[in-house]
Amino acid sequence: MRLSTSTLPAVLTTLISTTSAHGRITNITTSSGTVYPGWDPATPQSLLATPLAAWRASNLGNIFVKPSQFNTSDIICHYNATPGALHIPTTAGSTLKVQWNEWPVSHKGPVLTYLADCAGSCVDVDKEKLEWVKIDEVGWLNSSGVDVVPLGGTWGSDVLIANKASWMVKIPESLNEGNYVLRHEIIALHVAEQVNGAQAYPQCVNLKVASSGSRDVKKLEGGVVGENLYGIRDKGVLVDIHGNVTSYEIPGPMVWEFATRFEQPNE
Ligand SMILES: [Cu+2]
Repeated sequence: MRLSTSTLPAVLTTLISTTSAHGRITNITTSSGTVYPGWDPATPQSLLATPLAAWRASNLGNIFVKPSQFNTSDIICHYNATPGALHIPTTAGSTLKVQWNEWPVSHKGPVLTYLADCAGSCVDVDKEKLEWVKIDEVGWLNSSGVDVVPLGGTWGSDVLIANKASWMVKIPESLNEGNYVLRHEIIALHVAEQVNGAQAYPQCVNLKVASSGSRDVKKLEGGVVGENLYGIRDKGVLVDIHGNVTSYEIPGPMVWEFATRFEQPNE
């Protein structure tokens, strides 16, 4: 069917509201090539005893956390999350490849990565006490493609899609050795012009970080607890991205001053 520009917005709205595909992390690959599975909410009962570094959650259907839940413990590592039983061994300064199952192009928004220090093992950590420090963020990049369905320009989510739904996470070079929870998240903004319309997809995994040997070791400090990360009316949460976007304020705290920016392929 040939579409005139005047019928396009109506068609677009239909497309967006019927796009129910959401996302989750399927696996994490270390720089040495070891692959660790993510949490699959559809895991059959018989396999639930398999220990994972990834946190479990009640996210069947790869659903999202709504802004009305942003000030509850469900924003931390998704609904009813419980810590992973293992830690992925890695080294400060190295990269991890985080693979999502898929990401719909309509679900434009920022990609954010945090670390929280477990001050010991992460296996039995109290998630409400974890203090999150942002180590990476990519929000709105440019307005290219604004006339193309779906509207809104180029976002972190588009970079992720261009990399086959994957993201490279760099562990800060100067990070103190220890156990950390990695919190990787996409916030979809396709209906964020409505109050409670943004969609957060947080995913957590435990890391055991060895020292890089750097002399200038930094303790991860200045984090915020999960319940204080975002507010329902934050500028980057309640925001209309359908139109001529010229700037975007990424929600959450500032990126850690000792984080080392890793430019994604295709960024
Ligand atoms: Cu969706």
